[in-house]
Amino acid sequence: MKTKLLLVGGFLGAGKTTLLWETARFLMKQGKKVALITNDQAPELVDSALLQNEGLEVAEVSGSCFCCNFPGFANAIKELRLNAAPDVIIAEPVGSCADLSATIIQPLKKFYQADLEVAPFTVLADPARLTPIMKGDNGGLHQDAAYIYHKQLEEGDVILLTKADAYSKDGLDQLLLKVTAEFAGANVSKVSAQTGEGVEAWLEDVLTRTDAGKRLLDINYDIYAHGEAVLGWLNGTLLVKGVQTDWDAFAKNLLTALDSQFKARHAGIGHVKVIVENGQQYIVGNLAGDGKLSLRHSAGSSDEAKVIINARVEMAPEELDRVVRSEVTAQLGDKLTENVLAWKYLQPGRPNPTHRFDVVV
Ligand SMILES: Nc1nc2c(ncn2[C@@H]2O[C@H](COP(=O)(O)OP(=O)(O)OP(=O)(O)O)[C@@H](O)[C@H]2O)c(=O)[nH]1
Ligand SMILES: [Mg+2]
Repeated sequence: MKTKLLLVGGFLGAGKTTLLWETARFLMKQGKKVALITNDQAPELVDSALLQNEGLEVAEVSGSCFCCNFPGFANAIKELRLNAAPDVIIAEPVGSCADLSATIIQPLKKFYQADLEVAPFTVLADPARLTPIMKGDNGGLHQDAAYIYHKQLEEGDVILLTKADAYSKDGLDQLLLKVTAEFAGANVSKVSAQTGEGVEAWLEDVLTRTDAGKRLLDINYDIYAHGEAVLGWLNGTLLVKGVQTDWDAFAKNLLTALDSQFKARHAGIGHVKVIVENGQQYIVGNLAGDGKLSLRHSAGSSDEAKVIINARVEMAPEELDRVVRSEVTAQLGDKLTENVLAWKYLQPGRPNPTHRFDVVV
């Protein structure tokens, strides 16, 4: 039996993981088996921890993006098919990745047609970032990172404006018209993972169509590489101990303090995520590009918790490391102790895809 493969891209913080979780829930309610694949330049992912906490089958491709490690991605698909026999696999590429039609969708169609049915490529866009970008501004990003944002939209078979619950209907409808006119050929609509608006209609569309990857980008890899390289990347995991610590306050204070530090340095925020896991309970916190802080769930209070931090911010990775370390130390104070389980900071390297097709399969 063929597995449906649904690739959902879009810039850092666009709402990919949240929508994928809602999608998985929706499909599982219909009796479908669903598995997910997450992706990052380094291991220790908030997204994987979050989805696993929700009881989903998750494979992770880390250390490289899907396009630069196509065998790793193909292997993750193979393992999931063997172990979980899913009807649908949903994959989330790294939010700073582009050119996925040429480097992922076409090779999948060519080499895995016996196993997979690839759905139209969906690209998500958060109206808060998209609105200034549509006006020719950089949406708080370096111009080369904004170039990636634009290229991502250019290759979507489907473009979804996310977080519809958070914006006015009129404003969104105007934005939708603009995006539809500029990215002709893409189906553009709006969704909210929070309220479920638009999710069923989008799924109905992408799970029944098979015209995946209709467009190939004309993309300048020098600008693309620089747009990724301006983002410092940090993934860290800590075991934090302290008597009856309020973990929700810990997560909130850490993200608030980080936001002030990044603002003071005029460093554009890609996305900063923190998950604090305390046994069966967890809190997840996100710092968006516009500095908006969101906290979901609760980790309650206890003597020990695992803390995973993923930060993508426009600053040198060494400086990002210094800032995050010093704010973690400040939050620990003299009442908490830490044990560093993993800590990695890096500047993404030049994208060097395993495959790059110059014709649509
Ligand atoms: N109001 C609202 N917020 C949302 C919605 N979907 C996602 N968010 C918020 O947007 C932020 C980013 O969401 P994620 O799903 O982590 O975004 P992502 O695209 O997976 O981010 P990266 O993996 O870092 O690229 C979080 O604070 C979410 O709570 C939505 O439908 N409505
Ligand atoms: Mg994500």
